[in-house]
Amino acid sequence: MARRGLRYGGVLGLAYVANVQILTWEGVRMFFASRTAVVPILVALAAASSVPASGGDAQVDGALHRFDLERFKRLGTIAAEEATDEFGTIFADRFFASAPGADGGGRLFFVSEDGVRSSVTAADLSGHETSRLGEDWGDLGHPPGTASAMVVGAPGEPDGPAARAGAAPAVLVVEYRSSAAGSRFSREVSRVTGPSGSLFGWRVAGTDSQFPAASFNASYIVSAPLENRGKKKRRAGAVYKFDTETGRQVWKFKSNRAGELAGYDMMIVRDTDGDGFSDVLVGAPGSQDLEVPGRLYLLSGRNGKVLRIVEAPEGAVLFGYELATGSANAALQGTFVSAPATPKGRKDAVGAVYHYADFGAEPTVFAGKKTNQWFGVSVGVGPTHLFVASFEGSRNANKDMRGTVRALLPSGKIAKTLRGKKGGEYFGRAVAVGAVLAIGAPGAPPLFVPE
Ligand SMILES: [Ca+2]
Repeated sequence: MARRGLRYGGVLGLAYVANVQILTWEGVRMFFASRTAVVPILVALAAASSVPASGGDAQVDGALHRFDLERFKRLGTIAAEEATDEFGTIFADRFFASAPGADGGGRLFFVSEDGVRSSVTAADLSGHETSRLGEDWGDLGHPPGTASAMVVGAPGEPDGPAARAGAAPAVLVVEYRSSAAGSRFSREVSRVTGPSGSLFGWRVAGTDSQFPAASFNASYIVSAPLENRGKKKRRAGAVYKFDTETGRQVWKFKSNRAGELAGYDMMIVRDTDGDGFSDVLVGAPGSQDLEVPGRLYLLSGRNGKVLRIVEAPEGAVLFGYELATGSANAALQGTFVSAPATPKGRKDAVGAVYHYADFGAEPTVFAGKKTNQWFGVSVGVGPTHLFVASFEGSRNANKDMRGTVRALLPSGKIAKTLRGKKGGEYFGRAVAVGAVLAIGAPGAPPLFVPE
């Protein structure tokens, strides 16, 4: 597929950590997940630095790299196959991968340690094409009477031929079945569509309607970070909640600030106001020149109303770019929020990841060391370490974008640095923590990055 313009990365991360106490929504999900044999997972979609103003397909084949969580020894690599542009968006453990750039339509994969087991496109499932299927996805568990299900975003592109041709961004609920022979996608259950050019489906996540009553996700949330609010408030962004079974819209949150890109990242969090519904954290990173500073919205999962706004700390650029939930480790509980960019022309600022044990308190800061490294393009939280990806090297030489993932102790000390081996690999665009540390290197930067 063709890519246009200067793009930086985008990321999402959710950590599901084994043996957690039931303190967080993820903990509860994990509890149900273990009971129903759904794979405990951590998902991430990540980011990048500058690319040429125009380009073709990924210049380096995508791959998934696996490391153990104690000494970070490399366990193996799963290489992309043909037509897997941007292969490398991952579930850890039993691997699920996507290649949203494949054929322009996108492709989903089941992957095991010895390679790709099966793959599917939206056209294979329902006969209907999509654009960039697999940009993000979320687990929906086991709805009654079916196999397993996931929600998958196919947001299309901000502009360009697909958007101009009227290809509507879509979100699909996809069924899959597992057996001793492995997992296979079986059918498309439903789909909803959003406004053209809005990147509806950029982020998706399953959510329990009523926390913690369900072992499957009766509803899901979708973001559209480029959705306009009227004619004047362009690219304010929006977040939706839909009923899984019927596709009915439950609520919609519309940002009121032009250019803040609300929903660039988004995740489900625990029930913060005690109404029985898990809530939603939304990143609105704004712009690199800080004309629109970043912020977070904590939304009610019940009705989408704003429960709290967390403004960017001073000096944070693109605050809310990447969100990650903490682990069971007492020193790593809470929420991690990245602000990876460096203001243009500033030599004294670096990217950072902010750790909020509580949004009422001041965050702890994990700062990058140098400017222009995009420290925090992807973030994962493990049982003992915080994993932070960055892209280093010349801003204009795509070949230098190999990528680095650092394992940090809660003190901020770097325990290990893992580096991509090939230029243009974008190692760390996806960072996932499950039973192992899984790092995606899709060979391409994200489709859209805030300017
Ligand atoms: Ca709530």
